[in-house]
Amino acid sequence: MKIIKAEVIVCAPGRNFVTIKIETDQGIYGLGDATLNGRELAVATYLEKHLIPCLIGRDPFDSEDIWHYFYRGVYWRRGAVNMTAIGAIDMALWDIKGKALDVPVYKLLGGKSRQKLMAYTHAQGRDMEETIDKVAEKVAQGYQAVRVQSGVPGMKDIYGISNDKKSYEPAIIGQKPIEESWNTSKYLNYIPKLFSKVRETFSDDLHLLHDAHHRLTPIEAARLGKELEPFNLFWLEDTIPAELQEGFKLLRQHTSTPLAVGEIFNTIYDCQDLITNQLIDYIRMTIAHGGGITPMLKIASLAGLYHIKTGCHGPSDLSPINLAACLHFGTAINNFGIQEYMGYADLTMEVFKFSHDFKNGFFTMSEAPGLGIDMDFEKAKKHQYKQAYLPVNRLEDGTLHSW
Ligand code: KDG
Ligand code: MG
Repeated sequence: MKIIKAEVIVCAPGRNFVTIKIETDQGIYGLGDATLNGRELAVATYLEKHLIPCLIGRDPFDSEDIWHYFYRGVYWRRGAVNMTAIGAIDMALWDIKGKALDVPVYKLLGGKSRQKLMAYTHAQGRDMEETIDKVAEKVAQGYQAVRVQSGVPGMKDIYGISNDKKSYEPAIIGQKPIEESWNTSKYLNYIPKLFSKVRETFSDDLHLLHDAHHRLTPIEAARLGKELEPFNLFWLEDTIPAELQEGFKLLRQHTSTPLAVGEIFNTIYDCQDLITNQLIDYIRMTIAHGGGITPMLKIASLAGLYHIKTGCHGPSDLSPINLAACLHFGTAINNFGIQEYMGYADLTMEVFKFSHDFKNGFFTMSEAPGLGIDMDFEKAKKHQYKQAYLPVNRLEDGTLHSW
């Protein structure tokens, strides 16, 4: 089998997405998600100008060699743009292999390690009352795990909350990023009170998660982790900037709240020390940004040695193709932890045809060959890309801070 053509599809059904479609001489094509929120065209151009020409003529079954060709072979390594492009190609190759052999991808990765996959969703409100209502809505929908984010008294903007009643979408259409503002002490004073109320309102069995979005110093994160201990979180995510790996040593000594990190990592080298020193409990890398299924299997194996589980990033700013790839990966590995699932806009689901079933907070896999995902290419064309950026974040005195 040979790759004869590959194209990049940039479209915006509900929001911007980048997809690679790789075609073979046997009429089979594979799809891969190459979306990097706010930097979409960099990945699309890298794929079109530099990677696709080298793919033509290759056998899609040689996915391991193709992966190393694009990772080691180019000399320049790592980085979100590079790894997202490689990840999209790798996903599409596994999709082709599954379709060619007429099996779902998980069967090629080790088969079924579980019958269903637990997902967590997001509940967010502008204040405590609205947040509790939103958690109740998600519980009523059957979710057993909910990420809780809330507006903080005295703060205008906060990560994860939209100021109108619409669902949260951080990337704003425009020629440059909007600016948000942040006050760590107001946030730290409020979050334990919020979780006290949430735990008091809902059963002890409900899994609660929270994302600090890289905004704290290690000692601030230590305080938060410690104060949240009575409320028994499933995980506390991205407390300190993810690249500040030494900081996890300090944080870990102070709290038994489980820690999750990794949505902005893109290679095994980003999480190797955190895993081997047992400084985290969940690795949040996702298939698209982590360079594909091929390296993610290796990361899961390393994490498994230390009983660290996966919790793949699955925001609505990655396409359903990435979600499908995460589900195949999560089905096959032993140390699956949980899958993030925010849901998608209706328009997104009109373009991406998703075959896996979702009910009561759990995914079950379809037996469709490959990744079990397809696209309506004609509909996709109707929704044109619009430049959009993630916000930047400043402290109230104007200092640039992590968003
Ligand atoms: O594009 C950025 C989002 O994917 C990110 O803000 C979402 O932190 C996130 C999460 O945990 O889903
Ligand atoms: Mg996050």
